[in-house]
Amino acid sequence: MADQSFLRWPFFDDAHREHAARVDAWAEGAFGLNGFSQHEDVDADCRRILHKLGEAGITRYAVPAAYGGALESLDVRSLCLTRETLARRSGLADFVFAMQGLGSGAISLFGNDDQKRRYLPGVADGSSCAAFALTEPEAGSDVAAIAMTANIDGPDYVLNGEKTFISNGGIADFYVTFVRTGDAEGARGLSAVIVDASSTGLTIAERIDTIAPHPLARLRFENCRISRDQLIGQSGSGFKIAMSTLDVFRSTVGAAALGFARRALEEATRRANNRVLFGSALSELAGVQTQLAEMALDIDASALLIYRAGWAKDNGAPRITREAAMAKLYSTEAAQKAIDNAVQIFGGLGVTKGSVPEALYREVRALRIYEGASEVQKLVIARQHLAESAG
Ligand code: COS
Repeated sequence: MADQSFLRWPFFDDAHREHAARVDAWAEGAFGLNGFSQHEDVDADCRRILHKLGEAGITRYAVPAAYGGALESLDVRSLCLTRETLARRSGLADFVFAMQGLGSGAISLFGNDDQKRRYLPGVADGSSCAAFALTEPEAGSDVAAIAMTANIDGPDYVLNGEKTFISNGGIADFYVTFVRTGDAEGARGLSAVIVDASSTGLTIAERIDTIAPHPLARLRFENCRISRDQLIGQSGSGFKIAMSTLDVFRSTVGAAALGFARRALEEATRRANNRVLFGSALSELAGVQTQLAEMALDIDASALLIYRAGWAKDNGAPRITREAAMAKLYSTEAAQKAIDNAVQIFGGLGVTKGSVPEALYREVRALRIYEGASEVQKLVIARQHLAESAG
């Protein structure tokens, strides 16, 4: 059992504590200690997990109550608690839940009533699979460089371009897609549109295989025609929609890393207590104690940053760009270090295919890259700091 004392922190209310316990009990029943096993068919496994998360009511936390969700509005602390709890048991379950939130987040935050009615209930009950299509072959960290176009033709937009590294690519039912709509340069010319997976002209150009496999693809849009009703918010507001959505979900990436780190510490502690070396338990060696201490400290520091960001957003902070960037940056870097320590404590077993430390080692790596690489988070924090100190 992972340390649960953080749930007594003042960032949470009783509903959060009950939610965390419910998700934990569900995840224990669904995965036990075997949720990091190899996946023969990730698409099928993701669909199966999505169905189960829907049945359990967990995906309801990814959308607001008026459209089938659990709480009145997106609650960052609940999103983070869900991700950290699922990530401790199964990287794929965390991924599936996360994508329901990120993929539909722009609709929850900026969509009109009709769009919310059409897309969100399916996300909430797990019958519809969501995706967030922002990255392009030439635009990942630099969002303002997006080149994919959406040109008006009568009542439609005609889309042309490519998106890459799109999670749920190939299994999603719809893609919230960021496109260039206007003549305005850079960030001001972008818009967000919803593209149904069945749209003519949208194809999966390539599936991408990564070290911790999940559905990931390059999408091609060739004269793909969608109704202008699919525009989210105002034309030209796509950059701000993307950034505001990421402000909500970046802390949750930190939370997933935190879940992986907690599991690494549990595994490493068990191993250190049970493994005898030079006549005594590994846990009695000063070097190992230092490693465990660093892991425990980093876990608490990550949790403080994550739930500070969530608490601030849920309590009405107008913008938590700095807090969310700090939470993601610190927690993902710290989790990588903690998992590396766990691998070291396990020795050869830690790099053996199929062991939990080995799976965690692969799972955590992408978190330092997606939704803004660590280097971008530093840029974001520094810019906010400089702007605030100038004002
Ligand atoms: N919330 C609301 N508005 C925001 C914002 C946020 N978090 N961040 C920026 N904006 C606004 C700015 O205030 C500015 O508005 P005005 O034009 O009205 O002044 C506008 O958006 C442009 O901002 P900025 O000049 O900072 O844009 P840049 O192109 O320089 O942004 C960064 C650079 C690095 C911050 C941005 O591109 C980024 O976050 N990149 C990472 C993206 C990412 O996570 N990619 C992974 C893909 S998703 S898996």
